[in-house]
Amino acid sequence: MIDVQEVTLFRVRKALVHEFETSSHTKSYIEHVLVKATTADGLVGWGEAASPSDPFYCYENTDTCWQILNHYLVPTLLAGAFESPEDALAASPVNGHPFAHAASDMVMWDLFSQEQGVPLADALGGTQENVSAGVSLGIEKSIDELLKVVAHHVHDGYHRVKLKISPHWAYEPAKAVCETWPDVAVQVDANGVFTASDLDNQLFNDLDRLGLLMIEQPFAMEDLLSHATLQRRLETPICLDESITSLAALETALFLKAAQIINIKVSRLGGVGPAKAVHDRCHDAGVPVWCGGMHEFGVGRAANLAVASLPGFTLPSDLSGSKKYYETDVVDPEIIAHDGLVPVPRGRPGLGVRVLEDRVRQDALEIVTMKASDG
Ligand code: OSB
Ligand code: MG
Repeated sequence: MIDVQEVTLFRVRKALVHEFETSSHTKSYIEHVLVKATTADGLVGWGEAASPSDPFYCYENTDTCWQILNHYLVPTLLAGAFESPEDALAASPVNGHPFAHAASDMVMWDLFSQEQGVPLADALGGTQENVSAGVSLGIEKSIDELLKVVAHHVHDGYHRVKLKISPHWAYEPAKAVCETWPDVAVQVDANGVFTASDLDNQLFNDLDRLGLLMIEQPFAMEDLLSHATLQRRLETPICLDESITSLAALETALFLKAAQIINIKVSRLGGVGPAKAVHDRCHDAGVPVWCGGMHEFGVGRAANLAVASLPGFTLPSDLSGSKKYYETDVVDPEIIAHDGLVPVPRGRPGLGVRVLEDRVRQDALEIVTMKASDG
């Protein structure tokens, strides 16, 4: 039984070591909500709501995550005791808001696996010791700048790079990276910037000739038909990120053959359990998956690594080492990539890493504590 007695929410801001621009926004810092829960047995679990601060990737933002956790999800956790994380998730009265749910679900999975005395990766049935990882790179000021950034990460041992693209930054940068590093796997991510009227755009044929690992989310999240139409024309696999919000959305995408690859994000799917369910379905269907990221701090990245240790994660994930993102991280040991591989944290039960609460408090803009006895 997981009997949560006290929960603290931390609104934490950390500067990115390198500014990040996508087709929809530019960020120089990340603001996530960290959740700490203490049980009647004295176990301490952590979770992270990795929502961007603005509602551009999806409708949630840091404020909505804070509100939904504060007013609904934390009171639900404090209201009773739960056998399993699935039971706790089923008790949530909130419709939607997957990034907020991901934080409370992660806390429950951390506590549940600690109760079982095993690392989260093992509680989930993870089989891999290391996760193959790449870097996700934003839109840069020039191709020269981009090549410098890629050179830095290739020097650090990464063998796969993902480039954010937009209508003004797509073929030329991708071609430059492919030509400069023929042995590096290159994929692109449009974050849904194109529309059905772009279907006949020469750009897609040009990209198709580059031998990319995949083209991620060219069209809007709802536009599965345009993805299916484009996939029929291209050799390059299409990967869906934003569109895959649930198992039901996945079924529709598979039925339409709208993608050959699925990006699994714990945040976008609303938790560790839902992410595992999408993995399991893709594994059965023979669809390769990889783990997407939202610039998580060490808490969320540890959970992502545990999920990515499942056997169907056969493509490199957006799970880089801490230093790709932040000067210092909030967990010990720090997450480190060697030669494009990141070890799955299994150093202790639960998330597998120790959360450094002092560091969390140092960077916290707002802290709130709620107790079961207050309810
Ligand atoms: O589409 O995968 C995306 C970051 C913010 C919003 C959307 C996305 C991303 C990333 C970051 O690509 C991946 C990472 O955490 O390294
Ligand atoms: Mg994406």
